[in-house]
Amino acid sequence: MSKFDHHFRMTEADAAEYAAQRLPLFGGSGPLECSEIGDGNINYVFRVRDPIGGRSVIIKHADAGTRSGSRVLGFDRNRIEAEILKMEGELAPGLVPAVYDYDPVMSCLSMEDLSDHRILRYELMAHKKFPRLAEDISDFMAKTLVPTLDTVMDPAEKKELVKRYTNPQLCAITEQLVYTDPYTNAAGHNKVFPPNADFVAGEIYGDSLLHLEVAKLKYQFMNNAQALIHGDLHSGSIFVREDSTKVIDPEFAFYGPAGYDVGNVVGNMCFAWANAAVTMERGKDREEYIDWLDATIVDIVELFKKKFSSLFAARISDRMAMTEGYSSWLLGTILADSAGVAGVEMIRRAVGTAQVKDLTSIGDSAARKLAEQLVMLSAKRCIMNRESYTEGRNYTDTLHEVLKSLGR
Ligand code: SR1
Ligand code: MG
Repeated sequence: MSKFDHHFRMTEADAAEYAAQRLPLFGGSGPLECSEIGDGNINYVFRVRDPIGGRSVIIKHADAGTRSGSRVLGFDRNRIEAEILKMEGELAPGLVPAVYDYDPVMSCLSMEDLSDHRILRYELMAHKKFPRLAEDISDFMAKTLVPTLDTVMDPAEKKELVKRYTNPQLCAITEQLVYTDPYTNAAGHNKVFPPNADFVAGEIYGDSLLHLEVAKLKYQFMNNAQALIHGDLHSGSIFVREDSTKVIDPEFAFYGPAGYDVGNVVGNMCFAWANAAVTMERGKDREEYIDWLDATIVDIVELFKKKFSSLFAARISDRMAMTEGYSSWLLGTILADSAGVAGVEMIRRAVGTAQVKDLTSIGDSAARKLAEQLVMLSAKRCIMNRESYTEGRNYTDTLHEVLKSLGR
């Protein structure tokens, strides 16, 4: 009998004891150090370290309720995350942390400690550049999305994966937080920055044509079981080092529209753009940083297009999908979805409950007001004109044009 035979919510001391008992990595070494380092809304994240040998591990631990106490989610997300991380590790080697152990009883996922990496969102807010980012993240998306299309993989196997990764509770969060609440505030949970209250009332709550397009995008999210997507690929789910990129946190993974991942990455790069545009002083540093962000956004989209097309051509299995023109039609639909998703991600992070530090950390009220308006107006263009967002530069042109229209 062990105290870990039944699920309970662990403390730091429990997690240290658990790691010593459960993980061969520590080989029965002496007392382990543990700290809870999670800052998300959903799970508990422990870093356990052997102070003598120096080895360390991350244990992601799920309770039935969310960490923020706002909802009950059950435990399946922890299984999905463990399995998807392993699958992503096979499809895109080197771009996700190694999984050491998954324990369905304690709902614990033990994985590689990425303490030598940093969270992309905070690095971009510090105006740092990452030369590998566009190459690595486009690689991750092409290598995980293309092989899970059912014109590539065996269609029966794909349908088994659809069943295995049906993720109703986490999809419900996205359907509500991304595709509903920001437009209706029906749940009364939106967190509008007061100086933008009138702007949001007019541009977001009051725009029925926008609502119609978002309703169509929501339908796409709910019904387009296209590829096994990460499902939450924002800049807090990407860890970076100068020479390395790692994607974490695929607990929202399910069979959905491939553009959901691409759009999340691009939308989150736009937050970094807005932050830099309003917080950096005019001059060479700002110009160089905006140039780097522009080039990175363009490269993410263009490299994804290139890698998607060549992987699809190499891996396609469906006879009809080999028809001339099919691959570019498919990519075109994914790019339109990506623009729509970039837009809904930008709006929900400015208006909804799950906000981003890129915007909320801007201390100067006028600058934050401007950054949020830049994000929301750019988002609306992405959503309303998504069929024409076929190139990376469409996003950067939009950001520059909207900023100019706001008088900057
Ligand atoms: C209740 S969860 C809020 C948000 O955090 C996750 O990372 C997802 O983005 C979700 O929408
Ligand atoms: Mg997360």
